[in-house]
Order: sequence, then structure tokens, then C-alpha cells
Amino acid sequence: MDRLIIASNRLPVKINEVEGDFTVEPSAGGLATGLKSYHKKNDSVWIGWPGIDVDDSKDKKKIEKLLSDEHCIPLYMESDLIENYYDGFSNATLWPLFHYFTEYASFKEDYWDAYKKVNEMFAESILKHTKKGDTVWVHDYQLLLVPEMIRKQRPDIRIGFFLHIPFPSYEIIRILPWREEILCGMLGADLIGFHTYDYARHFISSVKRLLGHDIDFNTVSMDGRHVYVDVFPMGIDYEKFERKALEVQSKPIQERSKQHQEIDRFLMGEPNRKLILSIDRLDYTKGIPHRINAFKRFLTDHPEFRGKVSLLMLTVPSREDVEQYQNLKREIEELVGGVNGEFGTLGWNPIIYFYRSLPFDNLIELYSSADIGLLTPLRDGMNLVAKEFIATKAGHKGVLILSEMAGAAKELGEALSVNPFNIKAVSDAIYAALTMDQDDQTNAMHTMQERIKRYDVHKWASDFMDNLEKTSKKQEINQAR
Ligand code: GDG
Repeated sequence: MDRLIIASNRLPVKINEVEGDFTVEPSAGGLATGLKSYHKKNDSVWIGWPGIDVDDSKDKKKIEKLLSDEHCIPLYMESDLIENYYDGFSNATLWPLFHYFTEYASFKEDYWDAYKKVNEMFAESILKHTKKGDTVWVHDYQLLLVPEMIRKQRPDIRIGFFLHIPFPSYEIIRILPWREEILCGMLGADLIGFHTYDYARHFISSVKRLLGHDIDFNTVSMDGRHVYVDVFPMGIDYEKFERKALEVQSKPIQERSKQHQEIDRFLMGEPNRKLILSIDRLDYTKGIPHRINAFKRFLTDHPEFRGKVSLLMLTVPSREDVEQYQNLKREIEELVGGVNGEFGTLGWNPIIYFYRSLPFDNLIELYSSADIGLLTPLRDGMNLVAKEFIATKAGHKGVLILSEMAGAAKELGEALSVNPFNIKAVSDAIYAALTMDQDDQTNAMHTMQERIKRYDVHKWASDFMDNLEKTSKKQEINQAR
């Protein structure tokens, strides 16, 4: 294989402007954090939005230089285009619809026009930087039309597409006014990857019912070519999380960071005090209000645990310009205030709420200090946080409570599985986790660790790439017939 060109809405790093100068910092979010380890290790080039809009050509040059050190190529977008393509069609149409929040989805021609335009800009930039023999790997729901746009101009290029969010059932996708265009766009790829079998199955059934193409198991036949659909559950950089957790834990108390010392003090404040942790972007798909209500129910049903357990919620700001996210933020703050007001004491906050993002080391301190991971999305393509929590449990101690609506639940059968809409069931799971026998914790944790260590992010990406290479060979044989 020659070079790999990765394309995603955002680059794995973003550019910040500080007093006329530019700096590079890592982007947040599952796609960037996961794939960037693979990108670093391989000779790939990444095309995407750098998180900033600049007009001045000198500034553009400076940014391009900074990014070229990271093997990244910027694609600039004007702010009104971003509004309609990103806040609009991507996050106010596709995101809610694909996560089954049909009532939140808005269907506007302006959004669709901007989405097509930006997808064309991506296709153009990819074509400009792609040489014969290169492979293109397009990522996620912001770029669904790109594979077909590239294929139309350069049928010789090998194209892979991976969707990081759920692909919903036909009954949901049929609602979208541009459903056929979206499916045709994806079908421009040689290989289409999903996190779970259910998403792949939903895609295949939508293609069959809406486009009427021939389907043979996981192969779609159209216009004399085959498109392969397969399952690649995304992994994490396991070794990095495990190593960092060991490093953080083995630091003598006095050398630990301020945050880590505060956590230590908190846990020692009461014998057997426990910490429950949740980490997510502030998003309505993540089930944050349901989780707070479940914790409230737990404190009501089990008063013996008051003062002995806290829920630490790290909620990372996301899509702050979108109204639903602003409303959700207010709702969460009210709920947290309600629980702390009702149950808190001078020495104990039931819920410790952070609305910010933390540097990687501080994130690891939280993971490794927590006794319980409470991840209860209402829908989630995968949920890498669940895997990261497991990877940091060096002593195999700890319990994961995981929503059955997260793609990760398919691989993590030893976690305590919950329906996040069932408040009592989540409250019961918190009790079960807090009282779980040490041996049971170790067995479950160890089994999950072995599994996700084997299929880490490097294996995930190379598995996708190997399959992509194989599919295009099959394509050549097919065309020669
Ligand atoms: C999408 C899909 C799918 C979080 N807070 C901080 C921080 N993070 C990192 C975590 C993790 C990532 O962000 C979040 O990944 P998730 O997978 O949980 O969620 P999404 O952002 O919604 O990602 C999701 C994923 O794509 C991959 O396919 O799993 O279903 O929605 O890696 O560690 N990182 C740092 N500070 C923080 O405060 N440094």
C-alpha cells in the first residue's frame, strides 16, 4: 500500500490563536483521540478542519507549517458555511436522527446545501493530495457524501469509509428527506465499516429497501462493482492508558498533582469512601440527566451510603452554540444542585460536577482513582470511555456499569449492563457494584482487559486497512470477469 489519506471533519489537533500567534493542541472526542495513535505510527496524511477560520494568507502559511509537522492538511471553512454544514446538517439533522432523537432533528434545505458544498470541498482537497496507488479513508457522519464524490472522478482510488456513530434502523433513516443521496454517498466506498453488527445490518436493510440493490450477505452489488460492509469495533490505545495509569498510581503521595492529592484526601475523608466516575461530552445522547436521577434514587433507597460515595461527573463542553446543548447544560446544573442541596453535608458533596476538559494526566488520575465507572448513554456508537476506564484498572479492581445502548456493550459482556431509561435498574446496579465481591470484580475486569488489549486501536485500524486492500483485489477480479 502506498500512502494513506485520512479525512475527517476535524483534524486530530486544533489551532488556537493567542495574541496573534498560533499554537497546536490535541482535539477532544472519540475519533480524534482513537485514530491519532494510529496516525502517529504510520505514514499517513490527515485532511480536516483545523478549528479556526483565518483570512490572511501569511497566517494560513504559519498554520500550514505547524500542521505539516503533524502530517495534517487544513481545510478552511467560512463561518456561515460551518453554521449550516456543521451545527446544521451534521449536528442538528444527522446526529439526532442517527441517535434516535427524531424529535430533535431538523430538516432544512440550507443545511443540506451547505453539507453538499463542504463534502465537495473535502472531495476536492482529497483528490488534490492523492496520488496513484494511495488509499483514502473517510470518517464519520459529517462526510457521508465524500466516497461517491471521489469515486465519480477517480474510480481507480481505493476508498474506505467508517461510521463512528450508530446507523439507525430503516424506520428511522426513511424519515430523512435526503436518505437516498446519503446511502449512495456512502456506497462510493469499497469497504464500509461500523462498530457493531446491528449498525451494519440496519445499513444493509436500508440499502435494500430504499435503493433496491442486490445484496448477498455483506456485499452490495451495484453498477458492476461490489461494496463490502463489515464490523470493526473501534479499540483504544490500550498500552498508553495502562502505562500512564501505572505511572500515576506509583507516584509518591507528595509528588502527585494537586488534583490527585485532592482525590486522595477525599477518599480518605471517610473509611471505605468510594468514587463513581462518569466522563462524557455534554450531549443529550449521553443520558446525563437520567444518570443523576438514578444516583438520586440510589441515595434515597440506600441512606446507609450517604457520605460514603460520590459521583464525579466530568462533562466536557460540546457544541455550545446549539440551543439543545445550552438547555441541557441548564437542566444538568439544576439537577446537580437539587441532589447536592437535598443530600449534601458540610463535609460531603454527593455529586462533584466539572464542566470543562482536563489534560490527559488528570484524566488518568480520575480513571485510576475511581471504583466504579458509570456510563449510561441513551445511544452511543461505541463509547471509548468504557474501554479507557477498564485499561486503567491496573490492579483489576473496579466495576463498570454500562448502558446496553452503547456499542461497547457488545464486547463488554462482563460489565453490569443497564437500560439507562430504567432509573431503578441503574440505581440497583450502583448498589450491586458497591457491594460486589472482590473476586468477582477481578474476574470480570481481567476478562474485559484481555479482550480490549487484543483488539486495540492499532489492530482495529490495520484490520480495516487489510480488509480494504482485500476488497479492492476482489473488485479487480470481478471486473476482469
Ligand atoms: C464518537 C462517538 C465513539 C473526554 N473528556 C476528556 C477527554 N475525553 C476523551 C476520552 C475519549 C473521548 O474523549 C470520548 O470518546 P467517546 O467514544 O466516549 O465519545 P464521542 O466523543 O461521542 O465519540 C462514540 C467514538 O466517536 C469513536 O468511534 O465511541 O460513540 O459518539 O477518548 O478520553 N480527553 C481529555 N480530557 C478530557 O477532559 N484529554
